[in-house]
Amino acid sequence: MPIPKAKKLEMLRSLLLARRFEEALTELCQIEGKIPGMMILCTGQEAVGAGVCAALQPQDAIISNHRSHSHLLAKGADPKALMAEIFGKRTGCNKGKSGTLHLAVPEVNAPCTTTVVGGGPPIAVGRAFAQQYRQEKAVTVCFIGDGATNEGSFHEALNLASLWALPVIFVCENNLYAGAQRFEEHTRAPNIADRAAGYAMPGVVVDGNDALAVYTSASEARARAVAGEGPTLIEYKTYRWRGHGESDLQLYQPKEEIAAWQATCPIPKLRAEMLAQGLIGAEALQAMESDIAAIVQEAIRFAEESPYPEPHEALEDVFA
Ligand SMILES: Cc1ncc(C[n+]2csc(CCOP(=O)(O)OP(=O)(O)O)c2C)c(N)n1
Repeated sequence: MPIPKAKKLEMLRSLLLARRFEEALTELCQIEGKIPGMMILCTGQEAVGAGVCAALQPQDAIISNHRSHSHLLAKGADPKALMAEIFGKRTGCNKGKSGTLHLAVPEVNAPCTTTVVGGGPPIAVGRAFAQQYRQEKAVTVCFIGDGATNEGSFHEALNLASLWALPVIFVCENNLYAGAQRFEEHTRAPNIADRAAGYAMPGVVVDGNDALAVYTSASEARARAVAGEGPTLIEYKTYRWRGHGESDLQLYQPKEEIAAWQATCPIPKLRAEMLAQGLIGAEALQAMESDIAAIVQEAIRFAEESPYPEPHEALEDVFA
């Protein structure tokens, strides 16, 4: 099925927003004391979040992981509330209690970001069970890295999802590294998607730097899931340009390898295709880029001017 122009524009916008948002974070992190805690970015991998979320409906849920910015932005999270949260401010989407690593944006059906590697799949299965039980026409997407697929929880979750034909899409962003460990050092199978066969569900390998291919594959998986045909495991081959976190010197990533993957950047690929097909003009593209730069600038201003929470607020919104 041809991809509607509106969807292509949505993906281009998501890609540009995630990239600009994280470029700003890269700069901000280098200023002592500006942002507390660890900073984990998905620069280079944005086509996965952009393409998958463009294939979803508002009622669909996403469960994200430590590399969450592009997922949340593409699902519609407010950049101001996200930026303020990353700064640890009270106006953040989690009142400054999450920081960058545990972002939750329930209003766009992104109820949980877990940094427990492999923690997402069982949560996604629970969410999908609820969707099935309530007979909702909705799916849950679980974003995980390649390293997470070696956790026992991943395998238990795939088994149960398959057994109960749950509406889950397991999205593995294979960015070639889990921390400083290269893919071949932690997994013998050439493709993560091959593991789907063990759970009698489709396993698909897709170019994760091609937003349109990401969109198409996620749309197919969603259609299966809402038709009651159960889960799909999609492996998106991609690459993280930056270190595991911003303090990582990337000594284990060959410079030529980084350069080769940067040459397959998802943004110029989609941009060139849309320009060539006349789906966007040079002026409209320029306007989109300026608009996004202004949105990110405004998000930073908002975050910087917002107050930190008071110490007593640490005891609010807790269950015990
Ligand atoms: C259960 C658990 N073990 C170890 C860690 C430390 N840790 C955080 S991220 C990470 C690497 C995860 O790699 P992968 O799943 O491939 O995701 P990526 O970072 O590449 O996006 C590790 C080992 C953790 N957070 N949770």
